[in-house]
Amino acid sequence: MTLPPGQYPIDGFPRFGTHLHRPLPAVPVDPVIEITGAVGKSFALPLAELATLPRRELTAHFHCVAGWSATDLHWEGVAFETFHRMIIEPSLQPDSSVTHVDGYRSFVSIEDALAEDVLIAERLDGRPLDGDHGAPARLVSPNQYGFVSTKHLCRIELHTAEPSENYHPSPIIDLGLHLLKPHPRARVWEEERHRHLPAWSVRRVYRLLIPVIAFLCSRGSRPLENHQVTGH
Ligand SMILES: Nc1nc2c(c(=O)[nH]1)N[C@H]1C(S)=C(S)[C@@H](COP(=O)(O)O)O[C@H]1N2
Ligand SMILES: [Mo]
Repeated sequence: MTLPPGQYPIDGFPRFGTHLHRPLPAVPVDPVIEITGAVGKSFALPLAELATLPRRELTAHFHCVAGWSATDLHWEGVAFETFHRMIIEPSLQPDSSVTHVDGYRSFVSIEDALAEDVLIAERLDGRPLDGDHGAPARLVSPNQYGFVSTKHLCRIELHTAEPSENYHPSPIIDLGLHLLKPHPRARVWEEERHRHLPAWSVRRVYRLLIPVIAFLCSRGSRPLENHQVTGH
């Protein structure tokens, strides 16, 4: 199996991210995706309406910037391109760049977001997405590092220019944040891990951190009962 540079395959698919030990966010009874920003008027699309759009299935590997790759995941949902064309575009002031959120945010250029393999996914490996992997719906962009694939997608914010970021009042922390800024395109085959740091400089450190992060994330994971087949 050929993986992008600096990636190695793992068994399974860990819950992984900045949520660490935080418990899974509750799924609202009637979940929506809010569309805001460079639209005439913000609006909320009930997630149930995704089911009425043309469906897209995709089998792909998933690459985290820390270096692990989960292989052959089967996603089902709606292509972001379809969603954009049928839902966003009709209500748009022209010319935008996209995305994000849930206390977690990532920015994606419209060019990358409209790639044919970018999905708003609701199902993984034949089942509805579980909380660990972003219920009720998440973005999936297999050719970009995992941080672009926002889980628990609840808002898409459209911009007409790259959003600027806030600065931290402490110069040391600010420098750290600056160095660790994700790459704006984050393409895995180009190894675009960070905007300012060369990819080789982070590979080894990240690899050491993976078990720690995976362990912390698993502590906020879905309760064991959900995995068990009860039988008595
Ligand atoms: N809402 C949210 N989405 C997120 C994250 C997160 O912490 N919160 N982590 C990102 C990162 S860094 C990765 S690698 C993938 C991990 O997806 P998984 O937890 O389904 O394996 O989700 C991405 N999307
Ligand atoms: Mo990641």
